[in-house]
Amino acid sequence: MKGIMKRFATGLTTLAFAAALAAPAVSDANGHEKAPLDIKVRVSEKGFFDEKGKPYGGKRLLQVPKDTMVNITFVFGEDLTSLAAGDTHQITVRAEDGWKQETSPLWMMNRESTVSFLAGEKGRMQYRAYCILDCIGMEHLTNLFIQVV
Ligand SMILES: [Cu+2]
Repeated sequence: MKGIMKRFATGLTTLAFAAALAAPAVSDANGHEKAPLDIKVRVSEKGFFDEKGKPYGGKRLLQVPKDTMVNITFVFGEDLTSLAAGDTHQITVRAEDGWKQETSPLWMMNRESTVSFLAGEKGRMQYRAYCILDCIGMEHLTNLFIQVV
């Protein structure tokens, strides 16, 4: 009986170890785990804005720390009173080397879509986000720069 209990306990330890290995985590060079960074960016005919309504642009970049998992959620931010309220945006995040990821189309019925990447992966130090649709305000949706620091 004792032998069986011991074997059972060993089995549990192995399971716990396997679960720990399977847990997703991003570690830096020193083995420290970094928490993922969640950022929300509002998209409207006027451009890209942070959650407080401050615009991003050529002088205001989005900075993300290297080796961090970055989740950028693009949020449909058109005013109901605007002509663009019935419009659709779709955002691509693109790195210098051609790597890119697209959101799903953002509109009234699908207001949020998230793009995720590991900042600095494969030497990518800068990304640019822009709308790929022929939308109202497209000239203001060309220049969200994401810089890895
Ligand atoms: Cu657009």
